[in-house]
Amino acid sequence: MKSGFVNIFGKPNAGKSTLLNALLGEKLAIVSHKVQTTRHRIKGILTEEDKYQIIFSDTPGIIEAKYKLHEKMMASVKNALEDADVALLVIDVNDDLESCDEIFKQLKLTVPTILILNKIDEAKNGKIAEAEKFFADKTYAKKIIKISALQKYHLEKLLKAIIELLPDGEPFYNEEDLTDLPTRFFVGEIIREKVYELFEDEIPYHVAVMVNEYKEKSTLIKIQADIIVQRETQKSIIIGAGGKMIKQIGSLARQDIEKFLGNKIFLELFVKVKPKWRDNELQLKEYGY
Ligand SMILES: Nc1nc2c(ncn2[C@@H]2O[C@H](COP(=O)(O)OP(=O)(O)O)[C@@H](O)[C@H]2O)c(=O)[nH]1
Ligand SMILES: [Mg+2]
Repeated sequence: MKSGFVNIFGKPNAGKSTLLNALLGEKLAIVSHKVQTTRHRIKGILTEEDKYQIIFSDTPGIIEAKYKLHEKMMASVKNALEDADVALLVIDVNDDLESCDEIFKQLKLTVPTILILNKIDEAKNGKIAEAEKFFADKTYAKKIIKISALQKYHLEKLLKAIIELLPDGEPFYNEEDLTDLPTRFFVGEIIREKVYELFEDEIPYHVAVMVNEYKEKSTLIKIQADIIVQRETQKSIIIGAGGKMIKQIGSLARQDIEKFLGNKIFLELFVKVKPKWRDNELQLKEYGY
């Protein structure tokens, strides 16, 4: 039996969360085309009985911290660096390669790594060969694998390479466990994802979601959540004219939450203003950061 922690690192938008979901065959991490969607370290567990257990961690993209929420996000990256048995370094093959190299060098990796060239489905002409050449002599890129997390190209090959690097050992989690986080967390994340989908510009970066109530009734699950924003103006944008936007968030989130839970739900959403929550230690804690 092989068993260990495999942690996913890379710049924002490289496709880390998409990769985690693809490897697990289940949507755990929310994904958007906007940077900094992932704020937590999310663990996803993949077990093959008597063969292996891989505990994947998705991490927030590596950035320079601008406010306290960012500091927390980077602390979770650091934390993930410390307990990794294997590190997956993900890059968008079309990205600026120098800047990826800068980041990976900074990580001072001491564990086995796999460099993943992602988004080969939309690689520009010559980009794949260029990237392979660029990383060929980098110490953290002894193994390079080209994939498309979105199209699920070459994931089997990647999985095989990961298992080879995995230490021998007994499983850390039960075979049927998919994650270490509570269901409530994922419910909140699905609601947050809808905010990323529906609102342009800065709005999503000012939003936190807090699930206050999660009650299993006989025929459905009742969920009440707050969408937290920093300013009154943001509250009116989230609510929209005649409540149009909040209704849309609710209806899109409900569909996805029902799919995730395999159960009917009743979803109630409120919008609350908490000035400067992103820099407030207590509030960050309250919202799970
Ligand atoms: N074309 C293409 N797009 C991808 C691929 N992987 C991820 N994406 C897209 O890239 C964006 C960022 O993905 P996400 O997983 O949130 O990146 P993260 O910030 O690294 O977690 C999303 O719009 C994804 O749909 C891929 O293999 N090919
Ligand atoms: Mg992500």
